Amino acid sequence: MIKKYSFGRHIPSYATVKEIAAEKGLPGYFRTEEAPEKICFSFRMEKEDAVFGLGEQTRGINKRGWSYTSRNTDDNVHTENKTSLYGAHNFFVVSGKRTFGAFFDCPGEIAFDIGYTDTEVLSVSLSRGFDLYIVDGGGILEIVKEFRGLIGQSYIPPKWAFGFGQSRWGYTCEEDIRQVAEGYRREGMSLDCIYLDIDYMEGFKDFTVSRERFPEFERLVSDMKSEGIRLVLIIDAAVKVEKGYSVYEEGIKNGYFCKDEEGNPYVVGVWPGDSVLPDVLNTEAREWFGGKYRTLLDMGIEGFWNDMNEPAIFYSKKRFSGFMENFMPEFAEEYFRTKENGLPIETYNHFKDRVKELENNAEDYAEFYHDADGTTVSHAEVHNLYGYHMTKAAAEYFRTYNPDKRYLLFSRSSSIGMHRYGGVWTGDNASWWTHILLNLKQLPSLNMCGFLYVGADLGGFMYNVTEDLLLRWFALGIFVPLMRNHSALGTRAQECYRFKNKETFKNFLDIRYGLIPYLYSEYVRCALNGDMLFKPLSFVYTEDERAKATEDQLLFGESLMIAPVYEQNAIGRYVYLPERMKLVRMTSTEHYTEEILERGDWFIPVALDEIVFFIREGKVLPLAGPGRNADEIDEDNLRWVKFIEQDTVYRILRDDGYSLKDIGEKFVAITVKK
Ligand code: MIG
Repeated sequence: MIKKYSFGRHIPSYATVKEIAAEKGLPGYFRTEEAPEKICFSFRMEKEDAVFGLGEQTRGINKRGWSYTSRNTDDNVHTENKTSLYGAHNFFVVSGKRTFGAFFDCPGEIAFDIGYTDTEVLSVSLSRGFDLYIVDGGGILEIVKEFRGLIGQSYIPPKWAFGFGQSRWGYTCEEDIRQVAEGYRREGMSLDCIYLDIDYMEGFKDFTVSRERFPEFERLVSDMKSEGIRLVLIIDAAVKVEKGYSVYEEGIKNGYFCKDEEGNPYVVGVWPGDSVLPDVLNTEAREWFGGKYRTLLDMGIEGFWNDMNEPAIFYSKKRFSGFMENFMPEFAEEYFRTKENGLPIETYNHFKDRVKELENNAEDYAEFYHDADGTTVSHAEVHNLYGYHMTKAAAEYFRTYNPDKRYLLFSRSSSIGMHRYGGVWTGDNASWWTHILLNLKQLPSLNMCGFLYVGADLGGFMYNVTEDLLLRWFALGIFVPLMRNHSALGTRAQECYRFKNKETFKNFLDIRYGLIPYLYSEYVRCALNGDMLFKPLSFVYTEDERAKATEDQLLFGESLMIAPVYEQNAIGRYVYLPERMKLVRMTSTEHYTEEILERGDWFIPVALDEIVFFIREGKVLPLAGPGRNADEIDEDNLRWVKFIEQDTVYRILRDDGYSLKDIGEKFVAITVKK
């Protein structure tokens, strides 16, 4: 059951799809304290209570013991001291003596203190202008399902989006792209798409292609497609200020950009230099911005990733000018005055702090405004909706462009509601072993909040990768819907064909493609039913204390449990089996061994060239024969890995992989003999 409580009006956030009448009075479970500005809800946690959810966040699956902030942030150092990343996913479930869910439908900032200040107290504080939904009844999975019904069906990408994609910041010309395709082809490694980062554009201008570096872009797109590879393009939130650039000119003419207090377009510095931000909270402006994707769709592009849409601001023009005009002369003067005797460290530190303050400054966010369909609202109040609405702009346009086709679309910044329009990638992680585990932990939390099409930059975005890190990360990534290898400019190149163990990468990719029928079927089933694709063990083995504390294994779909290795030089790892399962050890789709293991703790050796997973009792796994890409895998001769004592039915999705129509009716029941 869901109950809604309203605390003042807010700009429509489009998080939910069901109209529920607001209750009178205050919500149960919480103690509510109302100050004139802030409202604080607190809940006394029992010793055994765990708190799950909050989507894309730092730390554990159980969020207890830290504080988290919903404030979408462009921060490329994802360490444990942080309290927010790129998303605002304001849903959690308290599980223990009393089990209930809470969703704060609020477009602005929220502070979640989950046993940080007081280990026994969970508190949520936020400003007026939000709805609180309390979800009760049943266990965690029922609560999540009920909540997912409230927020609507998750995005379903085209089938090819379950293939593998190679990306890198720094592919700058046609030759770079052809080389990547050639590298994968040469080694017989499957590949569905190559991602183009900001370097394909002309001067970082959205919806342009550099004709100097991509003279025959349309031909490149079609050549690649004939090799079975699609190009996926990045789009940044900020639009370059430039006379004659049609996107800028049209937006200015129609007043489609966010404005300052005086009503002038608010200018920020991002990749293109001076830029303006499309007012995606305004329906007309949003439709206009979405329509701009057409230029690229007309060139044959079928997939996009939306970046810098927190929105990220390197500096606002105003703050930068203030810095240059006020502080710079002061610093310069101080410098020359003290030069002889040595510059005081305070001066340097002051200078450094001032420079740092330019980036993503909270005061800047409060200085520009949206025209939310007639209501002028400060950006700060609706900050967390920006990435969502930028992505909605694109998704809505795709439906107009071709109503019967699914496009690949995912975003860096998001809030709940966006899960209906696209997926997310988890942003600028690092080539750190701890980030394999962070990747794993974020999966179920994101699923709870409706985000099923998710993935992390495999190998890590920041810093230098090593071959073993990439292999171990792939051994998790092959199970994850968005499987993409991506890395930052200036870091060690990490395309699979560059490494020594080419054969292993090829085999891992073959296994991924072998898994696609299962991954795709499970994915769509979860999207249609409001289920989670990745579940923590404790959501299923509810009475098992050990399961509750297991944070490095996940259930994947109805049949599998995964337990990747996430430490360097490990020869394997301990795995907790909450029940009897069958261990499957694969080096390729043809070469694998099976072993039934009883419930309990096992040390499982896992070599660098092995994929290990577990099949639950009574379950089966279909495996397709490899293919160059997702369209070409052999699904007619499925191999079945099974742990059954009697014939079992598996429902597999057999659709065209592109259209939206009646997808729920495209499941075929296959009887698997024991
Ligand atoms: O300021 O486009 O998260 O994936 O490669 C960095 C360059 C901007 C951040 C994205 C990353 C992308 C990078 N972008």
